[in-house]
Amino acid sequence: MAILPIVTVPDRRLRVKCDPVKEVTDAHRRQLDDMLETMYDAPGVGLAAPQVGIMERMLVLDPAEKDEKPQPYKIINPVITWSSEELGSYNEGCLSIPEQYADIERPVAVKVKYLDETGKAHEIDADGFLATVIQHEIDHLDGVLFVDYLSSLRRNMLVKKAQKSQSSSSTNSTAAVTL
Ligand code: GNR
Ligand code: NI
Repeated sequence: MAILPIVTVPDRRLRVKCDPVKEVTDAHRRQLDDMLETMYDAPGVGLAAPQVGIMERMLVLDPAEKDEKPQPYKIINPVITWSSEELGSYNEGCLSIPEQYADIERPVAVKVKYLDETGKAHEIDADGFLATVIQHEIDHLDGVLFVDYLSSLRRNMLVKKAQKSQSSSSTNSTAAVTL
């Protein structure tokens, strides 16, 4: 298992439509394990393959609260087969847009079909926080980020602030070693 570097804005890999996984192999199973380890380390509640530079349709997530037992999901080739008409709003963040948050409206419930790491097909009924996170992750597989649902003015502001927060955190750590 390994912790992988997370790709952040404005990296163009976050804007690519990822390819479906043709056949689930040991390499995919290792990548999904590394993605889960990277997600828990970050920490985050979800992580999509392009966020670690893997341009295939895979994601991991774990919607469990801190005091609950872990509920890791490994999801390959997800397809939303139904979305509720009802919308709800959550304050979303993204590991690829560090330290920026915005309320985003999405369908409150979705059905998603996918393959697990053994290649077996499943369909889940997601609502609440799980529904939000799974839609956020599937968007990543299509090169879509949560800021795309905002006005271009707010989107550009959040992306700029995310880039600033990254350069200041690396400057700070460089400063700390140079001092
Ligand atoms: O860790 C994450 N939290 C989160 C909160 C609200 C809505 C979506 C998310 S996903 C995010 C991790 C991430 O960037 N996944 O792509
Ligand atoms: Ni994200």
